[in-house]
Amino acid sequence: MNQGITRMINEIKRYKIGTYENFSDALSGEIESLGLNVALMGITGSGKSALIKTIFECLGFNSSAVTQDTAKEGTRKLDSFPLPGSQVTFYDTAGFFRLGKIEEGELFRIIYGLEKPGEDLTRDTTSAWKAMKGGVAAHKFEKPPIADQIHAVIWVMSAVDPRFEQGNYRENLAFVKHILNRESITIITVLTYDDEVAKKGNADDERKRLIKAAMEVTGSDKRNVFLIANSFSKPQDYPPIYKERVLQVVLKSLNCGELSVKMRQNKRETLKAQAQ
Ligand SMILES: Nc1nc2c(ncn2[C@@H]2O[C@H](COP(=O)(O)OP(=O)(O)OP(=O)(O)O)[C@@H](O)[C@H]2O)c(=O)[nH]1
Ligand SMILES: [Mg+2]
Repeated sequence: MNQGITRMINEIKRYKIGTYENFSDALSGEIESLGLNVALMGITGSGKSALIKTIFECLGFNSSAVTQDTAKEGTRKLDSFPLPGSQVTFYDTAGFFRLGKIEEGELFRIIYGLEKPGEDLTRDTTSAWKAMKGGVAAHKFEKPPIADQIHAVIWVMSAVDPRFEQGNYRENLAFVKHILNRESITIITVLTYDDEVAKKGNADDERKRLIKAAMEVTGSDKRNVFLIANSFSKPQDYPPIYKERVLQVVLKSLNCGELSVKMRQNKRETLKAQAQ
């Protein structure tokens, strides 16, 4: 196996919080109780659940452990998938993000860890959400500890679904970007279905165009956009180029997640100091 791939697999499988950042504003005991929480988001059918399965497979885990009973009908719950031996958990979200409509309360509940894995995603608004809409500053209401919140977001879009380039998708994403930006969460963008793009005569031009369009929609930097095909055949048949990208996506989310934790802790301590 390619050395770079082996190195990335080891780095992810042995991941411990604090590998990339020094948490100088952490409360005593806070880091010890922390694991990194990475959520996969995007519209129904974009390939979020398939990507979690692909990630586990790329790391050499048996992916049947991450196949849901509800796979055929799409994800209905918020499901959590801790990576064995590593301090990272992936959260598979239901398609709360629909074209032309976003379940704002749901997004908020997921990001702040108010939605617990295994529960059907509820669509009612919480008091915290109401307070925020009513203009109460986010730091003034009780949010769960930073440890329970989402720290990194992988935004998944199908490269063959032209809807992501349309206006209302962009408008909805602008709201998502606003919420994530406030918590210093960088969006990592994954375009799935490259196997379908590859079948097109002008595949390379189309790939360039898609990456550019994706950057415009999610606001991701070019180095945070990844074009992949999910894995559906035998793990050993999965092309190394996709494997490398999937592992890069995971490493990026660990890096970006730690940075988000650090910045939120810094913001919290700054606000505390100001209040004194
Ligand atoms: N050809 C191809 N099919 C894919 C790819 N990724 C996902 N699919 C298929 O697309 C369908 C939807 O994939 P899911 O992973 O269930 O989508 P999801 O984003 O989890 O959808 P919800 O749970 O409904 O939000 C499934 O039939 C997958 O097999 C890909 O990269 N290439
Ligand atoms: Mg799903």
